[in-house]
Amino acid sequence: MAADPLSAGLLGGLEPTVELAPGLLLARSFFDAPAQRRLAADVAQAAQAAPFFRPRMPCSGKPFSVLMTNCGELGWISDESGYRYEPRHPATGASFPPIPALALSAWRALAGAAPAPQACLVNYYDAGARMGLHRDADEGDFLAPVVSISLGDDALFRYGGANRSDRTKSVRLRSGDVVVLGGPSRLAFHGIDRIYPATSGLLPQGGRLNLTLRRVSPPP
Ligand code: MD6
Ligand code: FE
Repeated sequence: MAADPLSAGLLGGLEPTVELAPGLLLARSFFDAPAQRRLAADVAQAAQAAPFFRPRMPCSGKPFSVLMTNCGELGWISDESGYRYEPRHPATGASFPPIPALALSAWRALAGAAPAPQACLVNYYDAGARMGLHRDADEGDFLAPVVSISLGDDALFRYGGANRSDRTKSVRLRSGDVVVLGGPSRLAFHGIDRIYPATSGLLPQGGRLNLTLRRVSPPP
């Protein structure tokens, strides 16, 4: 059993975590450069078993601009039939690879007493990709937070309140940052307005990876 990455000193964590809104935390540079490289390599390995696919909007079937894959016991899927969690990859039919240990260490450090995450959605953004304002509301348990890891190019993250029409603010996320949506912000609207191309050398192909860890069902 490898040493816990937290105690092994792989994580940055030198900058204090800031609360952008009640329950919305930003842990700047949570992962230092070596940890980012290791996590990016873990994602590349996971994507060999569970290839990136292009999700589609419910009903309309309009393709997303991001590519997705998943790790963990459940994966988040979107297609004409709707948003849902499934235990198998939509193209290969295989179960998803395990959640990378470094991603789990961010959950342990930032998710408080929440039970273990069951899903790790991986989004890949190329230079033109974005993510519209949405809430993470397909889970059966909103007590646990959502923990979200940024790798690669910078991104403009927009966040608001519980209603789509609430006033929003924006913050630029960088590689190694971790965002937590919990407590009163667990169901806050949020999205990615744009990527800043070639702002990071982490990913050989450029672009940005986002890993969101979630508890899907209430603890037993
Ligand atoms: C992204 N993030 O950063 C998209 N969801 O690419 C999310 O959709 C997200 O950052 C829930 C909690 C935190 C997030
Ligand atoms: Fe989200």
